[in-house]
Amino acid sequence: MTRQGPDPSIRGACCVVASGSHPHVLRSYAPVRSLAPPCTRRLLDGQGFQGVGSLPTDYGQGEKGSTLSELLVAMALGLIVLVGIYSFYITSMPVYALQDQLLETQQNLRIGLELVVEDIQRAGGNGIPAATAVSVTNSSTGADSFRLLIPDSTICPPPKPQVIPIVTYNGSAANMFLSGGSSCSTMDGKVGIAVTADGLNYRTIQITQVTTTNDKVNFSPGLSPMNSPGGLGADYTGGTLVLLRQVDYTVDLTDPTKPVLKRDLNDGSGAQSLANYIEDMQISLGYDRNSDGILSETGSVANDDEWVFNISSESNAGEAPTNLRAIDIVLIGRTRLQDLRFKGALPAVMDRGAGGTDGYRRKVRETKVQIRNLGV
Ligand SMILES: [Ca+2]
Ligand SMILES: [Ca+2]
Ligand SMILES: [Ca+2]
Repeated sequence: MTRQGPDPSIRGACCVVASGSHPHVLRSYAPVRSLAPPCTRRLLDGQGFQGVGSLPTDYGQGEKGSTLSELLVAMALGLIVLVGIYSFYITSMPVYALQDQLLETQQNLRIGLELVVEDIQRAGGNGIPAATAVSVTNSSTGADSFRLLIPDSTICPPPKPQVIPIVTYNGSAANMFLSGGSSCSTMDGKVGIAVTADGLNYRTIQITQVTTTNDKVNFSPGLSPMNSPGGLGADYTGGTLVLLRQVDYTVDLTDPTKPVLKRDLNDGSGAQSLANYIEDMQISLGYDRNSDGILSETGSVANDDEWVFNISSESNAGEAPTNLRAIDIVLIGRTRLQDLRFKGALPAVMDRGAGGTDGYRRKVRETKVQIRNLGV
């Protein structure tokens, strides 16, 4: 009598076997012992149910051989799956690492631009001369930098006047008297800009001593003086003093492996890192020369539009500061690490040419910001 192979359709069913005296009855068995209900033997003689006995022990021995084979097959399959997962992990690692770095680059650009835009929008106003509100140091070979003068109402908060009348200051003295009750002790050490009554002359100062009883302030020249075009002897009596923050933005390339966009508030704490892996900042200035409310933009040859520094060989020396309306700013961020399988380069932007080939991937973000406090 031959044993029939496992039939999945009866897995778990009770065993049915033939007795020795009834060879015409087929015998089958549960292929997996652990999944079958307790097996018994039904003895059939072709006429019906005769009795119930125990399963022969040789079925158990057969199942043991089958289980070992299945185990080996399962182990082999498991190994294949593990090798597959490992291979996928190994090949995916660089992709995920690159995506992380690109995401980091995007975030650095966003963080950098947000604060830059916020500061630019607050520059000027309160009688601060347009020529001093935004000062750009342009480069055609590296990163540009710029300085903003932002009125700071936190130094002597209202109801103290934010545009402080100057009672006496002859322009060459090292002290001035302000209008009664306008000074405050927290002015000490801060920066301000004094402007003549006609608005044509100005100078930055850094306050070194305040006497609030008679509103007298002593000072030294500002941290980077922007002084009177008419000379320091101009008469500032009847002019104004505005307390401000003098904010500098630069790209620090001191560590070539980690270029950083920095912001210096000139408060003695030094330049602070604002966004990492920003390797370039390019700026152009929009002057509405014809006062039509539009900043024309062509950028094919030098001086063919109302943007300065957007292409090479341009200067803003002849521009009227009062025409300045907007700043176009481009930041370029790069990945933290080089990808040796990748060939890239710092792209040409505005008046700066492209850089050499390297393995960094880069992101470029540009925005045009209107200077709210100028031209209004
Ligand atoms: Ca430039
Ligand atoms: Ca125009
Ligand atoms: Ca131009």
